[in-house]
Amino acid sequence: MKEKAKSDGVETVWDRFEEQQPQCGFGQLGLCCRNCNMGPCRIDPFGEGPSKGVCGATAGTIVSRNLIRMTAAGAAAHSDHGRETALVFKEIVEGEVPGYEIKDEAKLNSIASRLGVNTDREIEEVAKDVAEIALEDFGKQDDEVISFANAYAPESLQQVWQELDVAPRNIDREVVEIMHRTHMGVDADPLNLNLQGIRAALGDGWGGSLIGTEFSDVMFGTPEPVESSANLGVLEENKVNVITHGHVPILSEKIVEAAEDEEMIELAKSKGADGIVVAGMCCTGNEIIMRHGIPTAGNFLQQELAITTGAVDAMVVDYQCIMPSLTDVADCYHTKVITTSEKAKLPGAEHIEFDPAKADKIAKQIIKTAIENYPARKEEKIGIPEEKMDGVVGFSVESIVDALGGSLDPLLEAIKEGQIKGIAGIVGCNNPKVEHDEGHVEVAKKLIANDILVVGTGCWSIAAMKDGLFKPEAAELAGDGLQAVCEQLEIPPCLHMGSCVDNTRILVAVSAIAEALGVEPSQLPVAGAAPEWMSEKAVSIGTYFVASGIFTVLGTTPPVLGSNEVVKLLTEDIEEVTGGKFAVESTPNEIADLMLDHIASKRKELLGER
Ligand code: XCC
Ligand code: SF4
Repeated sequence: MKEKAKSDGVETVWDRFEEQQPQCGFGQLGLCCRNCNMGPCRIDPFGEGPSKGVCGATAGTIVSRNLIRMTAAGAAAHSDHGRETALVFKEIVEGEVPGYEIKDEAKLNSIASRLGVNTDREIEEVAKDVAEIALEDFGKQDDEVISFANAYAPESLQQVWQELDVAPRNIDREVVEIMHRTHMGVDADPLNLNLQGIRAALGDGWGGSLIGTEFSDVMFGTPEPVESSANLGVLEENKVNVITHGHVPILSEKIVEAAEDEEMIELAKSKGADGIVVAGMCCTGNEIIMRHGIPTAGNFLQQELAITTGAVDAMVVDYQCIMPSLTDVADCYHTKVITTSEKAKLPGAEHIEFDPAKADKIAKQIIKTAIENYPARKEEKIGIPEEKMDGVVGFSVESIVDALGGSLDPLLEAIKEGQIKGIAGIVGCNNPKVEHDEGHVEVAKKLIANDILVVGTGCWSIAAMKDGLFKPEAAELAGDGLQAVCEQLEIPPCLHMGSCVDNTRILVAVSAIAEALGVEPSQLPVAGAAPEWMSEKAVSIGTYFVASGIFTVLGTTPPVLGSNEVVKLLTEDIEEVTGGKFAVESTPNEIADLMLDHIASKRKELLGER
């Protein structure tokens, strides 16, 4: 597809990445500060030029401020998505959004019980209280930990957070406080700054993102194993192709429904098409593949290439990870790029603003726009690659427990017996700094070969699926122990747990395992990796995992190397307090080795030599 892009005269992310070389060294090290207009200031990493900014800020201060501003943006993105979900949920109860319903009452009741809400009532009453508690977590002004973190995080973790004074008090407030502290002349202490970064990240993982996942399950159903397929080959030449790209299922769910509407299918046929294909992309794709088996066209680095097929009649986007270049690419073809959120508009795109109160009507309008664009295709530019891969997705914590026969015990047994040596979470983006998907796939393969059960989310899962790792037969690539477990349970060795907000499913799973064994999460033979991460959301995710006791390996270097103090804090010192820490390795082999070493040493401590 890169070749096709070139011959069609389309510029892609890889071309622009080349043009950016060499990238700014100060930026890479985190040593540039633009936080006030006495600057911009930069610190000389070689110790020959300035060692302080105009205000006197040191490398440690500047690197820390920059890093936690990334965390703030990431936590804000996830949590704003969580808020939108909670608001629509509240409107269901108030009868303002007829297109949505409480689909999974069992899930709602389980959330309610965790929160201490009385479930012995009409479901609407329960829902009302749960919605209120969630929204309060975004706005309460006391200093107590937010209710969701309190309800979901293991007691031992919460104690650590209390001792460090990093328990999140209010999802929004922690983000605002980062912006305050990093303003010129406020917090200059690297440790203190990073602690606030941790607090905001915890407010994301155990707050905003968690609310996003839980309420999406209630409204759209908790995922269960379902077969589907992924890669650009899911697009069909003779059908109207609609790609839904972005993150919030509130819209993509409705797009899926509208495309199944008889009236829409008839309209498509009247334009000469055989039907309508909806395919996902990035995390909103993960949401609909997990719940409905809607195929996924690709992950982050494939968004431009999808349009390059010449067969995408509309690319519908909500927010996050949408490249502004999409409209430029679309200009070379007939594709309509349709923005839907007031928060995310693109010059050159058509804007059809989504409103949950008129969800069905707007979703149909979007599908209709795609259908009407079908006859505008440029025949000579159509070229859909054949590649697509099948697999099984839909592994929520609930469905994993089901697959295990109703409790976690068989999994715990397999870990104790050594059939499964440990569990690894692989998450995150694509990044043109890494060969597309190579980090994701190679790390996963090496881990399963060593009897590590792999779970993951985000663009990792799309990479894994395209490579066949979600096929039950992929168990053949696993070590003997893991292979036997997979065959017995009829599951693949790599499990798709959802979108990026769904990393909270991994937090919940790890917590449940730790609690079942009576240990802290940091004592488990568990490790995480983000081999190709790029987004600020990934910084927040990595931080909340580390603050929850998980060893996390990054495959691209975050902009922190300008301060030894900050590097030491994140890769060494933090382990003494949270039990988790960061590491950075560039090759998949080394990433996997670090994870394997960590898991082996945790096994030894927890279970003795096995
Ligand atoms: Fe975006 Fe979630 Fe990253 Fe993929 S993995 S590039 S954030 S879509 Ni979250
Ligand atoms: Fe320079 Fe300090 Fe202003 Fe940053 S805050 S731009 S280091 S003077």
